[in-house]
Amino acid sequence: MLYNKLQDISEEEIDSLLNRGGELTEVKSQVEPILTDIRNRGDSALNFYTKKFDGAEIEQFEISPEEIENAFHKIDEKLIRNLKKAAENIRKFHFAQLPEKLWFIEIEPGVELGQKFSPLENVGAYVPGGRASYPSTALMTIIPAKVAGVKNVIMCTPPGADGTINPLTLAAAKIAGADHVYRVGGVQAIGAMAYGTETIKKVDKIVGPGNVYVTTAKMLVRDKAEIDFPAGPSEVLIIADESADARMVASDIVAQSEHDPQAVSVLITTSDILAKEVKDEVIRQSAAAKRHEIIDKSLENSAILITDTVQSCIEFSNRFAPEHLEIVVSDPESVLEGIENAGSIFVGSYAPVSAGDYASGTNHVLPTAGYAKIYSGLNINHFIKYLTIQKITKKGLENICDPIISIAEEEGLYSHADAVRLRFDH
Ligand code: HSO
Ligand code: ZN
Repeated sequence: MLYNKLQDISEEEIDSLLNRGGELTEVKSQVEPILTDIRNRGDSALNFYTKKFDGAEIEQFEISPEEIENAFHKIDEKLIRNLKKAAENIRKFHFAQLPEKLWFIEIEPGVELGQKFSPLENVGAYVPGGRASYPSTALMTIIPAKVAGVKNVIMCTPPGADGTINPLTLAAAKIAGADHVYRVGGVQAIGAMAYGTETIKKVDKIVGPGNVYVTTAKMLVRDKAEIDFPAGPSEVLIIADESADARMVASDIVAQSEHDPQAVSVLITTSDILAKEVKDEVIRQSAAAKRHEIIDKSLENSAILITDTVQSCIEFSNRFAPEHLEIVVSDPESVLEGIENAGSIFVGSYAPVSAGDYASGTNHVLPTAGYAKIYSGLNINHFIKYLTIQKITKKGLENICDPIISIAEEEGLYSHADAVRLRFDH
């Protein structure tokens, strides 16, 4: 773990912290042929790659309602209650994001302009399996789509070698309101959702996280299906001052690190004492952690940086554009005001990233690798589109006829100008 004053770290070290997620182009040549094969051969290609990558022989890709129902019987009742509680908070927060269904303003007399929104019709949610089998991701991807009013929300998730899916993921899909669930993962799932196969209907948009192969596949199918954004190995950046509790800060670094050997955690602080305490705590907590092997690898990508001012913490954070940002300082509001790039922000000692990962209600599908500079985390807007409307009276058109006619004629589009003129000729 890098441990130093920000001003003393080398250009290379800065570069490796800021330029994350460079592997996407490296796997493109492996991903492309699989997509082409899915496009050409549909279900039989799906069978082939599911056997090859997941080791599973699948007779029926769609998981039946009975199988989903049975999943509930395999799960502890308390766990179901907790899943429902998390779902309720996610639903509430995303419901609050819904814009006004229809609105108008009068731009000038007789010219009324407005917008209405309408949901996408078909959305595919990708929920990773394997090491990162996250029922919580089923909630985070499906619930916002359903709240937005998407009619057909399908979920794809990879099967184990015996063809089964984690029952909790199935229960989460049902609680979230998925319309169809398929046991298919990886590049093949992305291809199936983007192009459609005999059993999987083509969708308009694919959302959800995945490994580099899945993310690369999402980037490559964009001519056929819109996607949310690239979401790679998870990250946290913590801005803290001497008021922060070192044990709590360290616990969030360790939690972040257990995701993936490539996960990245950064503490940037104005306090030498906190920096030292967090470093010692991270060592202590990671040694005792169940996934310490993953954590140890991930900590190699991580850093504790010391600065002289909170302002330089803010500037570094904006350059880093973290997926998750924790603000643990005595005056969080002033830091919050300076933050421009971050996927999801957690304010105060009692807002760990874990809260947003599972149950507070915010979404955990967030842009990583600096993409928070240009993308927002998953939200209602990913599932709707806006239609503009204009209602213009004769008087209203008269009010804007000069700019229309003169600009149209200047562009050489005389018929555009005539279409307006004609309405006043009689
Ligand atoms: N931190 C991950 C989401 C997650 N954490 C799922 C636990 N389960 C990316 O935001
Ligand atoms: Zn997490």
